[in-house]
Amino acid sequence: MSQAAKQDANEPTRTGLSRGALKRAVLDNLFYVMGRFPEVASASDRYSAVAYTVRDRLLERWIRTARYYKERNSRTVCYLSAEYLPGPHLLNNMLNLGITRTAGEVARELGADLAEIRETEEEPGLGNGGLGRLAACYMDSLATLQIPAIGYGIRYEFGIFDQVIVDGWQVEKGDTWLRNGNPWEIPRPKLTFPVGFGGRAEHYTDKHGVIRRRWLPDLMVNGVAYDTPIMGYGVTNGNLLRLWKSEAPESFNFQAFNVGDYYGAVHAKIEAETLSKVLYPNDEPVAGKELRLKQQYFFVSCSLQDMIRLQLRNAGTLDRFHEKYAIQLNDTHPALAIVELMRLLVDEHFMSWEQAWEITRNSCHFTNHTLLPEALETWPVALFERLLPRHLEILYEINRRFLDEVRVHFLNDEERVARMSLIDESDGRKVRMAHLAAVGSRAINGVAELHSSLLKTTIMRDFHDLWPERFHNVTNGVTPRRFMVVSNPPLADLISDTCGHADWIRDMRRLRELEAHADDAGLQGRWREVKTAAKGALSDWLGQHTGFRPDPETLFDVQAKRIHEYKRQHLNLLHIVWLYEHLKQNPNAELTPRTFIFGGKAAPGYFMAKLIIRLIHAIGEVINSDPQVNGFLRVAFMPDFNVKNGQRLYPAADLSEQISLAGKEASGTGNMKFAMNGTLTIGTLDGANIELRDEVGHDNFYLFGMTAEEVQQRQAEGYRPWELYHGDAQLRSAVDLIASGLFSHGDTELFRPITENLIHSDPFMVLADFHAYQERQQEVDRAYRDPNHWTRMSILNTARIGKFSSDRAIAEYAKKIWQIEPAPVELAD
Ligand code: GL7
Repeated sequence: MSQAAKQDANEPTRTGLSRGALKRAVLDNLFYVMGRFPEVASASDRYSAVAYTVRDRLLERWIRTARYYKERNSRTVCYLSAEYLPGPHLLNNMLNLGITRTAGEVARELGADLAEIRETEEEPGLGNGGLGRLAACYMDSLATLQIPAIGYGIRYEFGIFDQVIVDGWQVEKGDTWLRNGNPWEIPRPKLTFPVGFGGRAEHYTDKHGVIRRRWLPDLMVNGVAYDTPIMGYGVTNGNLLRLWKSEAPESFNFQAFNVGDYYGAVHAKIEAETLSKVLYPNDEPVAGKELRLKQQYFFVSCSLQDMIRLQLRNAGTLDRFHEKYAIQLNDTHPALAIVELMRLLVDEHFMSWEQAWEITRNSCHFTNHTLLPEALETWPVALFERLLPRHLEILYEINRRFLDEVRVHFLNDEERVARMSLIDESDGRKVRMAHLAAVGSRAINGVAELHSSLLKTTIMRDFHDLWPERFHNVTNGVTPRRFMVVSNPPLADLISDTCGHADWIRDMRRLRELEAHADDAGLQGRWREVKTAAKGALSDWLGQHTGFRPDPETLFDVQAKRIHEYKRQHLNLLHIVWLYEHLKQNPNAELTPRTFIFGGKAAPGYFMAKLIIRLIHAIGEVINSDPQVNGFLRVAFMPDFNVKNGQRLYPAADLSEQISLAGKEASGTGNMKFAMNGTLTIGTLDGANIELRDEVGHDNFYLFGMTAEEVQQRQAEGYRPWELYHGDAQLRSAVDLIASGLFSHGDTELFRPITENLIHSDPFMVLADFHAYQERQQEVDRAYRDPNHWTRMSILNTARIGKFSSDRAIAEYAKKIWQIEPAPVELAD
């Protein structure tokens, strides 16, 4: 018997993890699922065959988990999020199953290459940026910490657009992630819930003679469940990501069809399917569109109906719904859950208002993710009423009772009552979603210490006055599985080698063990080799995709995130332009050769952000082709920054730019992903940067700029950027160089919106922080020239980053917010 066959014989199920079992399964799947024999299989066929092989192995564990949770009737977290950015599944799932190495060998034996297979995978881009990626990190940690959880969301047919660059401009291309099928999801056509829209509410008398209220919608849509297993790392537990696809209740309106109105007959189908068609590509500012409100209600209603179904099946009554479920509202997008749960309990399950409110308010918890005023969701009352007439009535009743409570608490303060109301009466009547979320939730949290404390003094101040005990902070975290082990295997191996174990992957505080070796010349050398190799790989990729291959010997200075004025990519650009001028004037200046690398998408309707992308390319074009500065200064742009491309970037960065105006970035999570990979940060005292700097040590972080308090003060005094512009020759000359047309073939109009905005209004105080930024950058420049010192700082960043694991964040939610315990699942029955 061959070695593989012997191993197989010992495996209990067809989903064994041995080399032989895996190999046979891949060939089987290629043949029976994809209908191919190996000689004619395409890369995509090979990917699918491997993916199905891995999926089968997940299912085994996942189904056991579901059965176990059902038997125990475990308390369950229901994470409601309009966005998820899980990234490619294949390698992550292999890692969690512990078969990465074996799978690589199997691929080789079959004449395929795991790297090529991995490149073929399309990622589900079902989110815009940090908020959606955070939801995915939390799903990973919930499973790893063995906490029963369901992530509910929308199965957008088209996720975030693909970004291509044409003549330096961003061009959006539709994302067709489902084109080749999606091996990770399991459609559940039986699990379908009806969702209504429009119509009216009316009184009726029930069979007991009681007068009740009910909703008669005039449009019905079905939500069909699509399930994706989310495995924990190194455990048997697997949780569930359940995304809803909208469908028409019947594919044809037969009556219309029979009278010959063929188009009319399919119209309802098209309208219904539009609901889950496309993700709104706006990052922070809200879309404010009718379809968006429909999407929110659609997924919230399906999710609550699903929870109610499960609770009735298990307990027979909804009286203890809140003991079974901890619902987490990921920002205000799912805040309608509060009204919908009330409607379901009162109108459909005939519960008293008081009991229903008790249950609702004890089930829901709300995370706020931004203080930017333009991102606070409100909906015109008229629109709300047209789509959800019964919900508006319920919302009014919640508001009436709530405002009475406010009046009793703060006697004679009608101004406060108006400020806190769920309805904003000041400028057309609007529903305030953040107020709804706050009123209907047991706990309210921000996502970094600074953010949570600013919440209490700014947008949520009145609510904090009323209910201080409801406010919490849970600083964000990211998963080390994806952002270290999957993205950067050589670094993960080096760390495990140095520490003598791989337990840090599950217990990130143990990275501290690296500290003892930070000065060790051997480790430093290997650490640099790993970084340089990652830089080489990134350079190759950029070379292939943009035609410009940066020199891996230069310092890689990276700013990768959504393009937004508050994140201040233009501060970075001003510094680059200043450096360029400086070099031209001082050809012998001592300077560390640097490549500035940008990445990020702009919302398609955000003019300034798109112009910033154009400016990055314009500056790059001039600088990169100027032989006078070429040895020292280059600019690159990574197109289509997403999870997959992020994984190429984080390992390769020497310096990470976290330079938002203090008080604007709620947390930021890119800062954590870079630091995990030994990247040093240059940053402001904003969001989680503050805590990151405290953790890694002030000497290992390049701090600059105003504090949030100074920003407020400066704004209160009246900020006059034109005075800064006129008073600082270097700053003026950098702005002027952009305005001069040097970067736009003589066109002095193209970038005028940026330069004029900076001089005359500068809402994100780029000019005020410029000088401090430039000084800090000079320090970076000097420090990088001492490789041992730099490498030591790099090692210390990784060693001290443990706090920012999403495992820590989820453990905090479990304890402080949800009061939920782990439920470990054993593989054997
Ligand atoms: C965000 C914040 O801007 C970001 O700072 C935070 O890290 C993230 C997750 O909490 O949430 N808020 C938001 O609306 N988006 C974010 O990325 C889109």
